[in-house]
Amino acid sequence: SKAKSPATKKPSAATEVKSNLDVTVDEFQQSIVRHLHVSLGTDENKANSKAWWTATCAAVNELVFERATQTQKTHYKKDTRAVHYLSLEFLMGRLLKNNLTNVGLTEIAQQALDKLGLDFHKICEEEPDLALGNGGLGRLAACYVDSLATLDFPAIGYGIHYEHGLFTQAFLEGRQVERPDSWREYGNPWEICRPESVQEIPLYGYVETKYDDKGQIHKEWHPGRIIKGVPWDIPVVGYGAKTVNILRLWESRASDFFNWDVFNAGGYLDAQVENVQAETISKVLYPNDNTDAGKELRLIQQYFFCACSIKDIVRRYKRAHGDDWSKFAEQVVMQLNDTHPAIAIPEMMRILVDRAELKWDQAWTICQKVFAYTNHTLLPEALEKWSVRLFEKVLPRHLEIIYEINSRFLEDVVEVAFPGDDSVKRKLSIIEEGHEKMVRMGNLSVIGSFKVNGVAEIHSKLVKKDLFPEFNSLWPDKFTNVTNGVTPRRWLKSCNPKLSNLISEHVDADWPVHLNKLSKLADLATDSKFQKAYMQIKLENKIELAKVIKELTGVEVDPTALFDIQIKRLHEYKRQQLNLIHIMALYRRLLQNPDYDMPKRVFIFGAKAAPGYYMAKEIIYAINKVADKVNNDERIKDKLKIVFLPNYRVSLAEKMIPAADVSEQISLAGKEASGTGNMKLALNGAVTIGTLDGANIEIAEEAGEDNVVIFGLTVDEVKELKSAGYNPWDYYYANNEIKAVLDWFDCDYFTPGKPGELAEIKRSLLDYGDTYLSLADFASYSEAHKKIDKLFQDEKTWAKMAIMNTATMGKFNSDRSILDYVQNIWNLDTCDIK
Ligand code: F58
Repeated sequence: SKAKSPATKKPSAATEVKSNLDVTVDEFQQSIVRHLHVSLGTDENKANSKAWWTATCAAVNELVFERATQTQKTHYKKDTRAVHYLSLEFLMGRLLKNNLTNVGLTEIAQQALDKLGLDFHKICEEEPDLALGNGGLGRLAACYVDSLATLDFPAIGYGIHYEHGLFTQAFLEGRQVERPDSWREYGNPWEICRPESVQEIPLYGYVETKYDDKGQIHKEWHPGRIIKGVPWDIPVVGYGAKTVNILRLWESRASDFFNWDVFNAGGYLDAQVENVQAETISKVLYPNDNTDAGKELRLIQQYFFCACSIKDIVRRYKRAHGDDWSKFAEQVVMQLNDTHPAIAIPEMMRILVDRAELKWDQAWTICQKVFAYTNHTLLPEALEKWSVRLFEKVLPRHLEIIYEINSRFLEDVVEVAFPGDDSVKRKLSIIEEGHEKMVRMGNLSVIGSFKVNGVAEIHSKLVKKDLFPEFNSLWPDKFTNVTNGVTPRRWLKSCNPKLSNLISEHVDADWPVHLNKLSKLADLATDSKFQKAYMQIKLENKIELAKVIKELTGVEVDPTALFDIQIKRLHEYKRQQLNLIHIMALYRRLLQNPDYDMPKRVFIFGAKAAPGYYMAKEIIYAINKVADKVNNDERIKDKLKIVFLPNYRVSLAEKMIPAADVSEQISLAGKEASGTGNMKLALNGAVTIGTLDGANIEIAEEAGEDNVVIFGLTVDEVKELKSAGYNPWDYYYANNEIKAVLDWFDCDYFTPGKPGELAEIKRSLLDYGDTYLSLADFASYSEAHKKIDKLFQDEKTWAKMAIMNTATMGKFNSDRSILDYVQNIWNLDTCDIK
């Protein structure tokens, strides 16, 4: 085992949460060994690390599942109102360390494994990430279910049990290549199948119109296919382990019922083909980030998991209330995580009108009390639309229902508020007219929900002002803000144990739930002893990350250098290209003047590009090529290093974030709805260099302007510049450094023998119009970095800034976000679990 540096003390049991799960080291050790024998059918001599990991998870599960059952029983007995969080993505990451943190048994597990001659951290590394999400939106869902359980709220997360999560990323000569992710190839210990709750879901087919004796119309959908939804439950352990809620993920299978016909007709092979089609639905997560895939399979995924979830919710409700629908909206609230689950709205109407035979108005009243919608983006290319043609084919009855919702809305609401105004009607209609008619999922979500929220103050303002202004004037009370948050259990306590222990020496031990208590650290921000301890831990975290960097890229970096980190999906609006051209400018300054005054710097990237996003992949390639050249250029004497860590994911973020000095949050103002990496990095003491975008604004407010470095155009300035006619060439000709750096892309300086291989970057910044105004913000960004350099070289000032960031991030606890949702939207009561 590796030598331990001085501050590497084991976390003391005193810093762990007290749960009433009483287990001794010996008992836990016995449990692991028992599972090795009984659950895995192996023994201590044969077991490899993976087997030990599986056995350890099983030992945790034994404690946790009992709590899950207890929690569900209590919720049922007390007939509690619950939130149902509908999300196409849950980016859970690894669960072993997290669950141990939350049940307060990290120390016990560590010692138990120690006694078995095993290294706890090595065992934890065996765990594949549960990467059932793309980025911020999926990770937010994961933080929210953590907080809901921690705060003892009745809640259930509903999503898809993808066989393959987000692809694994590798670099082949600097280019991204994608490989399938298989998180459950040989089974995953955290999930448990619930065959007793299987659902059957209709698709395709046609709608028959029938008239009863009284001349009333009834619609009957004759589906062309039935798909089976098999639920898999993953326990969500609250901190302190009182409440263990459930994340229920649906897997698609061919329905036995449906296949009998085919079998009987002698079509064994045809039936197998149908199986494959049915199983395709939950096969793979769409890897797009902030773009609309627009594919039939994606629509089916959306409907499949919403329909399964609603059936599940209705089944549970009926168990308590029978056919009395009058209490449904008191018991059930469904949160739509973006528009992806918006099809739940017409599905709920279908259940109420076609199945339960409620009157339309009565059904609509219920619906409008049940749904709430969170918007996560303003980017036009991400706003979901489905062609009416596709809808008609896949969900014919839902299309009818949507038309009905729409015509009633246009007549009863829009015509009343804006009489005779066809242009408003055109804008607010769920159906977009044009050469191809489209269903606008955003409009459907707003019309069908009682609350609509954005995810940071500025974003929520723009949702009202720019995205849905007419809806806002119709229903001003519908629109609200809930600023995002992150769980401090995973994003500080568990990923940064050394800093957590230091904090616990100075702040009440319950800071992981009352994160505002970190504000006490502000008193210590200029205390030199505390500064030393704090910065020593930062250094040790950087030493650890340097090892990871060496392992993953072969590049050696100096842990005393400034670690500047940009980690997030690769997207032009997030402006990794701005970071790159600035790094190239630094490189050029160093070449021109070897004494150029700057601290040693390491620029660290982590980012996946959507496989079909050409320019994003070009940017990754360019960063890797520039890195190759710079890292091996002896002339600059290691003053500059660039590393792009492959396969950025939750578990890698947990290693990078504690080691960051500087956090890059440089999206064009108005484009990043909130950001959540910004919160995690600041919480761990990184100083933000950022634009006034998303939650950066609130982070700056909390931390104070001395403790962040803000640059760039504001939202209003962006609008002004764009409407005045932005011309990137003006900046190219006016700024020698910009010109020189961009011209570098034309030659073969970074791609020996292949001149112009990086020229697409230059073109995108000039010929294609620099959509995200990188050149306009370059000068200000460069000045901001000079400021960072100065501050970093003043150790005391820097330590103070880092500490102040940790001390002031209390607001961004996801518990606070959840309490906002509870108060302003969900109206839930906590429920004690005995
Ligand atoms: C992100 N959206 C926002 N979408 O970009 C980010 O600012 C915000 O902090 C975060 O949500 C949480 O609110 C996002 O991650 C997606 O990944 C979608 C996945 C499915 C296709 C469309 C984009």
